This record gives sequence, structure tokens and C-alpha cells, in this order.
Amino acid sequence: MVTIKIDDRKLRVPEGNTILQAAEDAGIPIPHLCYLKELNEIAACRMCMVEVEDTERLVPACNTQVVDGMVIRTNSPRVRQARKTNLRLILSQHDSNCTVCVRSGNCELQKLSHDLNIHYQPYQVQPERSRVDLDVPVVREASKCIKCMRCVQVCDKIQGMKIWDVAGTGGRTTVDVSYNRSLKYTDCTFCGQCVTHCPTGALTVRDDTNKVLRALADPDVTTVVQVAPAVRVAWAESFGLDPKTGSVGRMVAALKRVGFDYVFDTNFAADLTIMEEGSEFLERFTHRGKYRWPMFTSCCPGWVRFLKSQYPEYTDCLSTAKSPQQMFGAVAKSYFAAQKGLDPHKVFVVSIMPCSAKKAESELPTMNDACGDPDVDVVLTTREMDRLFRSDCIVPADLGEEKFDSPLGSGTGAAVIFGATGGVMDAALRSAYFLVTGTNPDADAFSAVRGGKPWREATFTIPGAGEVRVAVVSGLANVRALMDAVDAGSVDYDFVEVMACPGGCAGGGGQPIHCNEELAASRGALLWKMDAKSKIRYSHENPDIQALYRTYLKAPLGEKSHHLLHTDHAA
Ligand code: HC0
Ligand code: SF4
Repeated sequence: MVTIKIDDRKLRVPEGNTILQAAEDAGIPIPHLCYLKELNEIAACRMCMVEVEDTERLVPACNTQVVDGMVIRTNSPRVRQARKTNLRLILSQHDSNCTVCVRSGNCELQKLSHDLNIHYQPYQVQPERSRVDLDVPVVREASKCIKCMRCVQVCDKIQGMKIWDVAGTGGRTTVDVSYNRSLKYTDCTFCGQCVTHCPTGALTVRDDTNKVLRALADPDVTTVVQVAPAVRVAWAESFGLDPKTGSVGRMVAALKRVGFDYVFDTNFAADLTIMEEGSEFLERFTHRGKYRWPMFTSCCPGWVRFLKSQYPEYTDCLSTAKSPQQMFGAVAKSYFAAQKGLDPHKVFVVSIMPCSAKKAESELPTMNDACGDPDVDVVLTTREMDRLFRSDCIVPADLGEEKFDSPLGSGTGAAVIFGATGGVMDAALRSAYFLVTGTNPDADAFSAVRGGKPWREATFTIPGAGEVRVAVVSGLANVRALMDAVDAGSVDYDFVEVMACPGGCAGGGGQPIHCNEELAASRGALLWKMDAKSKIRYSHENPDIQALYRTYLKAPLGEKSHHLLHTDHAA
């Protein structure tokens, strides 16, 4: 431990800590822009400058270590002036057209300019010109980039991908797609983690709300919306509502106010996925010699893109089951349309997802099995849904609670946990156990796959089938480590759940953005709570799923299921 003084407060702090860490631990705020704890401590923005007495030096707090006897001023005249000058220099290369920026009101640069009382800008140079590509879900506007390098670090260290890199030199130094490529020609998984870690509007997810508004205004079109599991525990954050007020029922009510004809639940399709994927696992498990191992879940499109580009020789190991989002679209434009006597070409399916990669998934040429049109017409992120509510002047807190519509609006506890890491595996094992034994396991029998380390493993015994070795992993850098271990033969699994985003979809790239806060675990905990409180906790007990099989699909892995609910990932 060393003894230091910050703003006249004497502190004992661990040796090796940075000044910023010491100040934060003591509740002394120091502004910063580029800093991400343990990820980006490179002092690029120079906002955290502080003065060290007796040295006559200003130093960046985020990467200067404390020294015994150090006396630090966080708000001296020199510090104030340096921060203002540095911020003005950043602003001189930034498109500050805040009124038409999607991050207005939630921009770290805007907030800091406001907090530092910057109301005029003496240095004005042209911001870098933007080349905006709307073919892909992740959009970069160069004119808003402040070269903080957060996206570079998150993509490299958390997602193991190196899609972003530093480009140019001197005053023209910037961040761009590595090797001067266009994003669509890279292996980007479109997970959107760079977007949720960007402090400004330089990285965003393509806004598709106008496509939805056009469909809502067309009297010939029946609009159907599905809401993903993880959306329900995050959508209300941007309205400042606690989870109780920002409930599922209020979200449904708000979607009805927007004008959707049917408000359905992706949880229904998650239960359906379990029926198909659980059956597929048992088919593979009982005919081991016919298949390459392990079997991987296929519901995360970020992961599927990752596998196909980084480890293409394992593509056969992906479950052929489509993701719940895509199963939902296929069922809505076949079973549901037929039930209601609707022309499937006039049914418009919208997904609300916590995810940017889901936009790319819905646009795959293979995802059009119900009637030849895309099974899902438009994917909106949680943030886009919130913007729809705002632009329609909907105040969710003032609404009563409403229920999802029937018959694609029911979901079990096993479905809602899809949005948290480990949830797909837990749900699949509950039903696989039932399919083999004819009896339900304890709903918490597989809790070893929940939470905790980002890569975890467990072995369970299913009577009549034997030992099943499973693993759960999230965050693509961890996924790469697991794949390398699988490839080297140092681990041996039967079934692996993979989610691209750390913590699973709860921490997805389409979720509300909070500066310097990682909320995947707390949102995930809410999903696990919803499961624990559910009346039905097994996908195979969802009565609407049972009716779907009885009246339409007949059996998991049957002919209709094969056509509507499965895909060839190599196509
Ligand atoms: Fe997910 Fe899903 S759990 S990937 O994160 O499997 O996006 O929430 O909708 O499709 O259900 C995302 C979330 C989903 C799908 C489901 C799966
Ligand atoms: Fe999308 Fe979820 Fe995969 Fe992230 S983990 S890319 S949010 S599906």
C-alpha cells in the first residue's frame, strides 16, 4: 500500500493502482472518454489529466500509477484549462450536429462538453468525410469518430476479431476497418459490441424503423411482431423505469399502441427450437458414428458467422435447427397465416431483438422457407423499438399491462432463459431428459451451466442415454480458445452452447447503451428469475407448441419441420 493525497484527502491505496482507480475507489470523479477498465487504458483522449504537485506535470490519471507521497489535484486551474483545450481539439474533428445524431442524449462526448461548460469552439477544421454503407447492420460514420480506440480494443480483446484498426498517420490518424476494407468484405460477425462500447455516434446499428412504419401504414398488410427473450429485461432502461414498472406487459401494450396487428413472443419459437434441437441432439447422440462432434447450438448468428469464417471445417457440427427468430417467421407465414386465412405474402413479420447480427441473419437467402419471401421482413433492435415508442409519444409508465396475442405468444421458463448465457443448454437438457426417459428432470437439475465463468463445462447423466458432456461459452475471444482446444483434442464435448456476446443476448449489441457499465449479468439474472417464477418450465409442456405439432408439424424432425425449421448452414 502507498499513501497519497487527492484534493487534500489522504488515502491509502494499493501499490500499482492508477490514479484514476484510486480516485474512483475513493468516490472522487475524474472525467474520461476513451477509458475502458482493463481494456483501454491508453490515455488517448487526455480528458483525465490531473496535476501532480512538485513535479509541475499534468499526467493522465488512467495510466499513471500512484507513487508513495504523491499529491494530486483533480481540479486545479491548469487541469481545467488542459481538459477544455483537449476537448476542443477533439471537437474540432468531430461532426457535432447533435440534433440529428442517434446518440444525442446518450453520448459521452456531448455530456462531457456540457459538463465542462464548452459553449464555443475556437478551432474548426473539417471533420473526416463519411462513407456510410447501409448494406450491413453495423454502420460507421467517420465524421463522428474521436479516435478513442475502444472499438479496436473490444473487437480485438473481447471478441478476438481485429476488424477495426488504426489508419493514417499524424493529424490524419483515424480508426477504420482493418486493411482498408469495406465492412461487408470482412469476417465481422455484426455482434455490435463495438457499437455498445462507442462513446459517440460513430458506430451505430442501421436504423430500419421506417420500413416498419411503412408496413404499419399499409391497410393491405397484416403486421406481426415478435419480441426476443432478452429485450424484455432491458427495453425499459432507456425510459428510466425499474424492472417492475418496465414490465413485459407494458412493453406489449406499447407495441399495440404502435399499431401492430399481432404482438407475439419469440419465447414461443424458443420452445419450438428446443423440440427440434433437443430431438436432433438425441438423434446424433444415439447414432454417434454418423456425425462429427461436438454438436453446436446455432441460434446466435454472430457465432454462426464466426464459425463459418474462422473454423469452416466445423460447419457440419452446427445444429441444423434455425434460430427461434427464424423459426418464428417461418411459422408465422405458414401455420399462423393459414389459420387466419391470410395471404402469407401480405403478412409482414417484424422482430425486436437485442442483437445487430439478427438483421443479417434475416437477410440470408436461405431464410425464406414459408412462402418464398423472407420469413422475417425487418429486424429492429431494442434501441429501435424504444425509439418507435418515443416517436409515437408513448409513455410506457402510463400504460396498463397487456398480454401477448395467441397462438404464437406463449413461452415457458425454459424459453425465456435463452437470453442469458447457459439458458439454451439448460432448456435443451430439460427436454432431452424428458424425451429419453418420459419423465421430467428437476427444472434446476442442470444449473451448473448457468452464470459464472465465461467458458464452463459440466457432465450430466441422462438415464437410458448415458453421460452427456456439455460446455457453455460466450464472448468470441473465449469461443476461439474453446474452438482451438476442441481442434487440438484437449477437450471433448457432446453439446456446446455458444453465444457471441459476453453474457449472451442480454448483453447484445442492440441493447440500450450505458457508459462504462456491463449489464449482461444483471439482465440475465432477471431472466433466470422469470424462469423460476414460470408456471411451466419445460418447452415440451407448452400447450401451444403441443397443438402446433398435433395439428400441423406432426413430429419434431418430421417433413414439415425439416422444410420450415431447419437449414443447411453450408448453403
Ligand atoms: Fe437471442 Fe434467441 S436468445 S439468439 O440472444 O436462441 O437476439 O434474446 O431472440 O433467435 O429465443 C437474440 C435473445 C433471441 C433467437 C431466442 C435464441
Ligand atoms: Fe446476437 Fe445474442 Fe449472438 Fe449477441 S449473443 S450476436 S445478441 S444472438
